[in-house]
Amino acid sequence: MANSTQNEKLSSDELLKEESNYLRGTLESSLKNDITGSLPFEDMKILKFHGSYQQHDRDLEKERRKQKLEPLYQFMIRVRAAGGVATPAQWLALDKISTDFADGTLKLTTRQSFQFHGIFKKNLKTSIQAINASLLSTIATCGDVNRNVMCNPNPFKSAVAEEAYDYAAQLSEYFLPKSNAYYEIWLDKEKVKTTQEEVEPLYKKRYLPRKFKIGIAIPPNNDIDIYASDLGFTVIEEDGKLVGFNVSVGGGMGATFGDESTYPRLADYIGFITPEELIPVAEKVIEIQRDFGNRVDRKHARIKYTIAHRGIDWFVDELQKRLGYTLAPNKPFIFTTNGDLYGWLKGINNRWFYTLFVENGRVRDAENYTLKTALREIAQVHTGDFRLTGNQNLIIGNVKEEDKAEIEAILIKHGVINDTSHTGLRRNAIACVALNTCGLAFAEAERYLPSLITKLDVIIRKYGLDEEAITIRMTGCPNGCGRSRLGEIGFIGKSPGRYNLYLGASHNGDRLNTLYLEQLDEAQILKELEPIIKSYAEERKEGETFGDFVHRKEIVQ
Ligand code: SRM
Ligand code: SF4
Repeated sequence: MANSTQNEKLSSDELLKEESNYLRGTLESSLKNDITGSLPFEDMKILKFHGSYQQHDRDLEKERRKQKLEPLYQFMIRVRAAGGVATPAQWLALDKISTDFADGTLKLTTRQSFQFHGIFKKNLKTSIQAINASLLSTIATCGDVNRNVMCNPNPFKSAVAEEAYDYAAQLSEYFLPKSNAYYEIWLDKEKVKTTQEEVEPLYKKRYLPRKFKIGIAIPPNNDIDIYASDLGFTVIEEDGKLVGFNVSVGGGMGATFGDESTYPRLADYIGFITPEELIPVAEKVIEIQRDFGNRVDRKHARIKYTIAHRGIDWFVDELQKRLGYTLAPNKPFIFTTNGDLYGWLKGINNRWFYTLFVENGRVRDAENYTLKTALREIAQVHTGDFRLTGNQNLIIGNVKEEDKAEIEAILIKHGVINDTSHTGLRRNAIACVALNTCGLAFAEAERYLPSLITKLDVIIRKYGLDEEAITIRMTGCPNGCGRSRLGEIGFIGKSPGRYNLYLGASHNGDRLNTLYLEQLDEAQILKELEPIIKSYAEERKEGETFGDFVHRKEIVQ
């Protein structure tokens, strides 16, 4: 697979971006068309750069077809919050938007963003305006640009974490598209005429070949799964000070079933940089991907393929050439886990942080578990902040000692305080959205994994592994939004009710899992996993993780 050359035909998306007049397309007028709930194809694509996807309710697909109705078109909106931080006022605004315009829920994503689902076209602009009024934005949360920058979500765990969060916010801001289109279309700002160089000095007319993701990890916690990022910065700390970052490039999770030229890839570490070099290095990496990424075939357009095809040595040479200096060697660091630490934790600023388990990141009210109401009540009294984790959980952050009891009482009153009877398996689960909104899902994920875990828990408890932190991840297709290939147990939906089972990722996210069996239904999943879980309980070495065990026992190679 070659990268794009001038002689090859550019993908249709490239022409579409180029002709969009810096992300305007005909969005403004097609939003006003009330004959259909959908947008024209071109605008649907451009809309992504503004932070929204056109979807339809897949549960109603057949019924509406029978009734000769168009699909129930609706929109997903993704909200950017660098490092996943929101104030209580912002939480309240998002809560209200979800009630007034969306399906009543909020989704906390695997990249520390918020998502709304089920917004009708007529409410799209009002919703985006309301998000902006809360001083959050949706710009560039999707599309071929740099996305929300991830960062370990607990900045007061140590002084370096606070600094790392500031860098994440700077990167997030610096790489925003510069086009005025977003402000004109959604916020009714004045239309400005500018030259190309003024409009997008970095991205130019065609933006990037594909999405681009940056993350900052703070060892020993790899909760942002840095090996899955296009560009990663691993904090290097010496004597309690942030002295710089090891840079990693070329991570990505997506693949297409039946196409072996597509695959998940873990990022490579390429050298150490000081904090002053952070933005220049990130910019040069993005420029290289802009100039060399495949613009002919979108399936091979991520930086992981640019690097895989040209070689990591070529990439480092090109980067050093553009920087005008040589990167220093990587510095030592250790990741121990990619999971979250639940419950109360005291920060160095003497404030408290409560990491709350939010199953698959879905904030909603259910019988005896009124999570949405609980968080609204907390936001009404809370003086700190809310922090999303890369594992779809939520940290109620910066709580004063004197407010701790009140927050805890609200969590208890609504039945959402962390359930200590949850197994380590459930506490370490991730599922992507999948059905009913994701147009790419072959099978359920978020709506199914909790009940599968209830059945797996019977086996886990039978062999005394209740507390064992085993990462389990499910996605409804191989795109990997729930980073299923980084689960010690991973499931990827193949067709309704059937999953490929993968085993053996490392517990700290630096090794992918391996395909074990294909197309399993629930009964087969339980039957196949029980003997492996039993032997893990009986034969594991002291401290051996599930992922390492299945490798030692050669259950997977
Ligand atoms: Fe994702 C596409 C949801 C994190 C790889 N992702 C989608 C879409 C927009 C489906 C679509 O294109 O029509 C999904 C919307 C579903 C819905 O109804 O909401 C979707 N992705 C998600 C979220 C919400 C999953 C979740 O349950 O939390 C995550 C939102 C993150 C955010 O806030 O920005 C999400 N997606 C990821 C991750 C995880 C990560 O980045 O750490 C990955 C794997 C890493 C990577 O990018 O390689 C990921 N999403 C993809 C891909 C495959 C991209 C590829 O180049 O291989 C697609 C499909 C595509 O882009 O064509 C995709
Ligand atoms: Fe949709 Fe597939 Fe992503 Fe799940 S992994 S949200 S099914 S694109």
